[in-house]
Amino acid sequence: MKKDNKPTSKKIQDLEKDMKCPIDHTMTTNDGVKINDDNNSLKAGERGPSLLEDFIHREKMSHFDRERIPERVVHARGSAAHGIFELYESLEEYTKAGFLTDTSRKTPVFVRFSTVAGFRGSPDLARDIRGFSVKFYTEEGNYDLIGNNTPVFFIQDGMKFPDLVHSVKPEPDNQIPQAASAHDTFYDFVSHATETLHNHMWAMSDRAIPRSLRMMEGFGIHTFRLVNAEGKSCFVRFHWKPLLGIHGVTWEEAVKINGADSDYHRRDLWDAIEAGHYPEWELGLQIIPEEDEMKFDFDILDATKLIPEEIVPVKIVGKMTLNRNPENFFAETEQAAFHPGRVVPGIDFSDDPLLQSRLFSYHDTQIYRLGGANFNQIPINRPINEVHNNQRDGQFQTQIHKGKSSYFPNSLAGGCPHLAKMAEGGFTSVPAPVAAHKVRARSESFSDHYSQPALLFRSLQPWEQNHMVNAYSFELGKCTQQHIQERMLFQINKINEDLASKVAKNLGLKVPNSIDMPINQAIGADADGSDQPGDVKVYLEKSPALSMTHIKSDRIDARMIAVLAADGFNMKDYQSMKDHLESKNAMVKLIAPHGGTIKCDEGMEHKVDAALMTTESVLYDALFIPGGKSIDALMKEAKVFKFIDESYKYCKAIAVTDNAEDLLKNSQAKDYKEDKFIFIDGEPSDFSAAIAKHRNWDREEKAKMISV
Ligand code: HDE
Repeated sequence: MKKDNKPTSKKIQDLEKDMKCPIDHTMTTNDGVKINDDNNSLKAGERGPSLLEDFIHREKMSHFDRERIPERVVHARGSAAHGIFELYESLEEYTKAGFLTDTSRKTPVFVRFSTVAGFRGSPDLARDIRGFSVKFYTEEGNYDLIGNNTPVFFIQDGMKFPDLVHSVKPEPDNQIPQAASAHDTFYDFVSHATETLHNHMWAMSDRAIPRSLRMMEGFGIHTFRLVNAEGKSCFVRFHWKPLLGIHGVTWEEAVKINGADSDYHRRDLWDAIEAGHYPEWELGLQIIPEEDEMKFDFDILDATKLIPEEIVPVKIVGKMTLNRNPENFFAETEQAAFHPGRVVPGIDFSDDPLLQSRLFSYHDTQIYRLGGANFNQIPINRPINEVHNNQRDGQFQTQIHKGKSSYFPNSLAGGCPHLAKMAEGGFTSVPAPVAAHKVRARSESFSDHYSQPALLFRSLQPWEQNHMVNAYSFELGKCTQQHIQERMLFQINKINEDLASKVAKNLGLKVPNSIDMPINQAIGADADGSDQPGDVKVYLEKSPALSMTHIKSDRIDARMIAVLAADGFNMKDYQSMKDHLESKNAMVKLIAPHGGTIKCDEGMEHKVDAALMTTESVLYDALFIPGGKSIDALMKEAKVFKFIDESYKYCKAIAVTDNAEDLLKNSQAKDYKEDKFIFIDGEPSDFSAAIAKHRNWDREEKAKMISV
């Protein structure tokens, strides 16, 4: 048994190693000139003005003046990690892509998660869609699979993207609100552009306030193509399934977490990887034979539609493990450039008009954001295989291209670089036929905007539906314009009347029978403000895969467990719980009335991870309080009761031993004895099983009157 819980050795040794400056690391200017004073600028006399000739000062300052690059216009706030992708079985029947056919490969990946609307410094727990971008460094070149944590997108045609983004970003006159969709301009747009209603409903679900980036599904959204060595193609949709399950927090917690730790998701991902509890996702494919393209009740080229997993099952084909944190945020996470047009042989595009528009935007924005045409040479963006072509020069060219030839065909370079032969896996596009008149139009097959959000709402658990009612009510409640609120209610009513009436009640409004929608502003075919009910088709009664509960996991990797203790706590109870939780890869944090150390009943000193005043219960997944003499001291701490009441209110697992039950008796968790997620002198394994289930949502209704 360890006498204390000081951080172990390896980390400290690593830190100490880092702190020792290798002998040859003398400070220099960017031109390599050694510097012997980095504290004082060159002056005319000790009290005199700085001199312009001071090239060391000038260089330092002018470099600093240019340290920022433009932030991404969307997805500005992000966190990333390195990892590997391993394939379970060869998919050569469908594709010739090496990383999807060779099971012996460990393909390196770099993954960036992001929020969409907030600026770079915005808080992590904003209600928002999360980006999920994966760069595969394959032997045949880089492949980017850029997805979101929702299976559909807001719009059908890229032409509307700037409008969508302008509407959700802070309003242009006062730049309010930051990282929030709950404002007039967004709902003005959403209520007009009814194609947005489906993804908007996903944004109103708890998926938009994830517990952790490690606990989110990922979706490539668009239909792509896979192409095999014979040139035969099929359609595909990509999925990432998290092995830790899909979990969210409640909106009330999200608001508190943003205040307690606005880097909550970034820290969680970083800490889990540092602790060696590597997040994992399985890659899943929905494969649709070409001949089935038109067989669905919706158009598979429409990015606002999902293909229910009950109709086309997700085939699990491999696993991605994130096992290394970046060394430098700017160099890697900030400079990473993802692009849906970055594909390798074996993967190709469909005619989805939204996808086609993205193929232009990403490269275009990166040339601007990363300062020129050579951003592929930045280490994080470089492929692992060699690059040879006749592209030359440009800003920040780092290659020294040799020889006279920079054109093709040539004889001066012996015809090099030569063209790839088909047998060498050169990229060839699927020769899909396109014969059409040029039109500015939307396909009639894209016109149903209500059936899939209706399916989503029907498929959720009652607690998920309740959270959604609250989310719509909060968001619309923040709008100041009644006509916008009413236009939204009108649209929601076409999806689900019960949802609309509950939200209307919370807003103190009535669901209108008709709305004023100038015909030249309506985008959806059914958005003209007529009083026709929405044309909701029921091609599937329910899709259980749409509920967050569909992935079951018994893992609690890097879950944060708060242990409340003070001098005199019961060492035996503490140690057996800690050992069990740590054997399950959870992170146990000792929280006490003060920092430094506390003594257990066996007289040993234990390092306190956080003093009560520096931390908040919303940052933890579960609460454990060992009994002992410590309880008298804890009884005098108001924050202890805040911990218990909040853990109870937010439906978390709580375990106590011995006289720690007195704390529960004095808390607001009055009927703790009947709760299946509360353990008095229980088995540590029952406690960890409850943590893996995440929350006891059955408690929520009962606990809602608790004031914290
Ligand atoms: Fe993006 N999107 N997007 N988007 N997107 C960008 O590219 C854009 C769309 C997504 O971690 C930008 O380099 C258009 C769908 C992610 O660096 C920009 C359209 C999906 C990320 C851009 C879409 C996404 C971006 C901003 C409609 C889900 C973060 C900076 C035609 C499949 C990538 C940049 C990262 C980033 C444009 C629609 C996801 C401006 C025009 C659909 C995860 O180019």
